[in-house]
Amino acid sequence: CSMDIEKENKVTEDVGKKELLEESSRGDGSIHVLTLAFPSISTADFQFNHEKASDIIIDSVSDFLSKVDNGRLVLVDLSHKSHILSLVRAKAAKKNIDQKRFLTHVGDITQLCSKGGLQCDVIANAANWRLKPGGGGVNAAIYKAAGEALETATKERADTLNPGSSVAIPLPSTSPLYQKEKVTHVIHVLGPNMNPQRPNCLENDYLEGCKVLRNAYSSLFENFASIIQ
Ligand code: AR6
Repeated sequence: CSMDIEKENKVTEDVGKKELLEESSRGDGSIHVLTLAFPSISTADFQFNHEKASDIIIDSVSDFLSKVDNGRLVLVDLSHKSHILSLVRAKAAKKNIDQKRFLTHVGDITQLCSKGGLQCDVIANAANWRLKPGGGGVNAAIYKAAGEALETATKERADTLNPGSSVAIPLPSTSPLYQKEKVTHVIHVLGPNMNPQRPNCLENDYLEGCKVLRNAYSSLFENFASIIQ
């Protein structure tokens, strides 16, 4: 699926040696930066405030970029009208975040390579505490696209997840998500829940909620860093 975005990354004479070391070379001379695609955790079904969530995304991304010198992060949402994407874009521009290492992308996280031309090696899932398929949103989409292989591999690693934590699952090569989209790992993340209809609702306690969301992103990015290092 090496389409436009990958072409941007062609090796040229001006690419510094350091940069070359950070990226894996491809047979056709283009380079690929190991990439994590992630949805905005907790901001749809879990009803977390978008202003607060976008601040936390920006802080967490900046922190990752300053600590880890390889890898690329992509925040994904389904619609061009996404409120969270526009908030994050504006704040990233204001903070001069490196546009080569942090992008926003509109598309389905389960079809980034085949439909979006964007190869993402690792994708994050906004999971539920039981790590179960279904329930709507990005969780249902990822489990559906990955097939039973993801359910089995998840069960081998963990039974449940605490809010603010994540677990990385190597995706078996039999999974359609591996074969069609070149996804090698799914990282399940559990964010804070502000929806009274869902388990462990924080009842508008944003002091706790923000702490949990920060922990969720740092756990996610630490897991991604361990995969690529
Ligand atoms: N591709 C990209 N982004 C998506 C997709 C997709 N296929 N589907 C949704 N989004 P949500 P939460 C965006 O509700 O708020 C589940 O039932 C969506 O627009 O999936 O953390 C779980 O089982 C939003 O920006 O996650 C949990 O119980 C973001 O993904 C609960 O929902 C997160 O929306 C988790 O709720």
